[in-house]
Amino acid sequence: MSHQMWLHLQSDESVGSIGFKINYKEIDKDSCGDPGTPLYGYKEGSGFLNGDILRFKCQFGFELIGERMITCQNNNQWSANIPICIFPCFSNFSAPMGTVLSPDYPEGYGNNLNCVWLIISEPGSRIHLAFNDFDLEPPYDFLTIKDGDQSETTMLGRFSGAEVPSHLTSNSNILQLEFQADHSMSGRGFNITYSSE
Ligand SMILES: [Ca+2]
Repeated sequence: MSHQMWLHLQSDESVGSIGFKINYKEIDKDSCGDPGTPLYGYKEGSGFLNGDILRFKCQFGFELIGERMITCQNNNQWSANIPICIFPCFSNFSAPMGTVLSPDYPEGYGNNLNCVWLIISEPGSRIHLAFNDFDLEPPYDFLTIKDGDQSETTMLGRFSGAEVPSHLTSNSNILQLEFQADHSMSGRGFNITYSSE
């Protein structure tokens, strides 16, 4: 371990490729360096030296995935990567009216989502959906709306893009909203209000 590091790139006489990109930063001796802070979370502790411990928490409503606590080891490596904070997107709604928002609406919902929201109203009643705003990356991110419970489901629609869908009313007292987003690009998301009648 020294204050110098050499990177030597050698190439032969034919065929190139994309190459590489490396980030570097200077860290103190016997330090693991600042590992950063999870998006939608925060860290407790400010020491990055051998033996120092950092703890992580997520903002209200978010779930922490990974290690809650990491230690700067003697080899100047953190004992684990920092955790990530994700918006839990599985909920059941039973109130007679309410709002369903895509994660982090309207800032963009992010990637790799598979959310399911279930709206259940009184038996014999129907559920009305009003789309106040809608913007999903077409065709890779989409919202599927299904009528009925799992034993008997009818698809009412599948929506993507930036066109705001028109109002929808269920035939049963259960509506299922399934939202899928792929690994890249995000729209603004959606804002839907529901009411039962
Ligand atoms: Ca996407």
